[in-house]
Amino acid sequence: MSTQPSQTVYHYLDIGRLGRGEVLRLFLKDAGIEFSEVRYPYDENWPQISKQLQEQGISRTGLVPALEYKGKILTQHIPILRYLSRDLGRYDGETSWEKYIVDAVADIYIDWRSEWVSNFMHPSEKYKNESTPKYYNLVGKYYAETEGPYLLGEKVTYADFAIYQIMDNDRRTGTIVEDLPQSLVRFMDVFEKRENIAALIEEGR
Ligand SMILES: N[C@@H](CCC(=O)N[C@@H](CS)C(=O)NCC(=O)O)C(=O)O
Repeated sequence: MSTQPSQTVYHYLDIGRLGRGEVLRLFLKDAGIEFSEVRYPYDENWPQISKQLQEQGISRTGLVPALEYKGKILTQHIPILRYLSRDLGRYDGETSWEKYIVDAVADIYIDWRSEWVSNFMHPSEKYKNESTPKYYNLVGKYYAETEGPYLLGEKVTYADFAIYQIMDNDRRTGTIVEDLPQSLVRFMDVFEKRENIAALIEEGR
């Protein structure tokens, strides 16, 4: 699959708004980066397609999302967001401390996401009764450390996209907690109204 160096191509599974890829898709839209999408059915043919993606150099691991961007191929969705943030000079903290907070919350999100993935078909009692209360409480405290609405306050960062998307996915799988921390209610309300992504979020409901 060869593309022009300047073309941005997003590769992901055809699973709607679920999963890690949507974090990146939302980020690309918000950043105003134009891209085309290649979606792969997640069915019995996927193992073969995954192998082809490895052979073609699109995904070293055979997993997605993968992004063709400015002549490079990027995988691992959180490092992709970090790379894009640095490239754009936006979406990250400014001081070392701010960058650390953003990275730390993104790291908590990675753990949360892998638990969500293991639970999305049939959420376990442990995920519903122990994991989600733990993550919402923990992340809610980080968000409560500023006036909000975003993790660092007024300025959106790449971690906000990950946190929004895991909350959205928990909502879709019926695993979001009932008593959301106020800091996260405020965050979600404002995030969903962001200019470049509000329509996209609305049409996915
Ligand atoms: N560490 C990778 C994990 C990627 C990953 O596991 N992607 C899933 C979809 S969300 C996938 O490709 N699943 C297909 C499979 O397991 O074969 C990342 O953060 O992007």
